[in-house]
Amino acid sequence: MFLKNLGFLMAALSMMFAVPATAAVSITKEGLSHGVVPSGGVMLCDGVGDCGGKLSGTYLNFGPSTIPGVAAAIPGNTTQQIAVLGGNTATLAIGKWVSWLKWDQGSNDSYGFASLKTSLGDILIPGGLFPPASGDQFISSTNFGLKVDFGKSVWVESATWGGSQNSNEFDNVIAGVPEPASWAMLIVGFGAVGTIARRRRSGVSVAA
Ligand SMILES: [Ca+2]
Ligand SMILES: [Ca+2]
Repeated sequence: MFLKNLGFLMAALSMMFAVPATAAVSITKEGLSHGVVPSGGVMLCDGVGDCGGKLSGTYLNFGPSTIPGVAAAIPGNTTQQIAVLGGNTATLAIGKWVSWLKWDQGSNDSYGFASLKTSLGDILIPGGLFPPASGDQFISSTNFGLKVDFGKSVWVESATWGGSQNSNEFDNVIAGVPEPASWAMLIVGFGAVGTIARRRRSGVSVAA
């Protein structure tokens, strides 16, 4: 009986969490945040050092000045930033349920990329997704806020930046974390599953 109910509970939970890989994830351009954290957001990496031990791989802390040919400062950014040089990658450990993730992207190139490890699977974001992807250091069409909106809470294990040539610059990685109301809904959901399981159980015993 216990195992039967457990199986039902697991099935119910998997229905709550299983989402097709094609679920609506929107990846859009917005303005640079310059580190201003919106309501419901938490700063994950402000470009300083190794972002509190979370950023691994091969990268360069630089800024606010541009290093010609190596690392282009994001326009208007007066702080330390990250540049990932050609052939290297930098990975930010996240390990959180998040509803959206965004960062300030500098000099976007067609040969640069970001990739996310999530409970929806790996999500690759090629620089070419956002034309002109020309690597221009100054214009807003290549220096922007890149937002990944999952449309729901998703487990994000890590984010990686890289590119085959110099350089992929980023700063101000911010995550939208589920608000207390969302957690309350989740708990209510668990409660409903428990109630259904109990009703099933009592129905079975009456029938027996
Ligand atoms: Ca910074
Ligand atoms: Ca670039």
